[in-house]
Amino acid sequence: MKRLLITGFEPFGGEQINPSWEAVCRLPSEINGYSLTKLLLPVVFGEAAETVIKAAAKIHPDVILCIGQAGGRNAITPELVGINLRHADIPDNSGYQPKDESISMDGSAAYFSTLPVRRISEAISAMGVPSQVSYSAGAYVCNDLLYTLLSHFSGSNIRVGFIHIPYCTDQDKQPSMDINSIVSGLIAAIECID
Ligand code: PCA
Repeated sequence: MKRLLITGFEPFGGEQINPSWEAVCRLPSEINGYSLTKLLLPVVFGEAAETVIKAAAKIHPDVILCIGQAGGRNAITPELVGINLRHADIPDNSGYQPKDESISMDGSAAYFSTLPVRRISEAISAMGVPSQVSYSAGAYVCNDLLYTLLSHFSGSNIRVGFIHIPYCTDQDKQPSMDINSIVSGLIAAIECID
């Protein structure tokens, strides 16, 4: 069986929950011939990616798919690109708040996702769940994670992708999406990865 390492984040920014981890927890343990390993990540620059890289060394996944909350978005948005930038409007969960720093001094400016982002977005939409390709994962911890993983696994057989999801309805923020729709969208995404 193929292996998928799927991650969600702990809460941050004063929220009680992070819908990314809530949704990941609700996924079945097998989808589309992939066995899923679920991993909770800290909202901490650098540490999130290190946690995934360590887990990947044990699990040897075929695919790494990371999920994060993007408050303010009203659709499920697979990210096309990670950029070599750290900039935070609020401190991460360790208190670190970088301002216009590079992630990697000698790294590429950006890396494209190695998952079929357009196809994933279309598959989610086809389930009746709003979805759009996103051309920026921001400059906070989610982008840091995506960029670092794409850089680390570049040239390997391990494919890497990131999907941002809206607030879920339990968070009392707008716009929001109910957790069952988020879960359906993520299943549709995984179903279209070969
Ligand atoms: N969203 C943040 C970090 C953790 C999360 O769920 C982001 O978009 O960077």
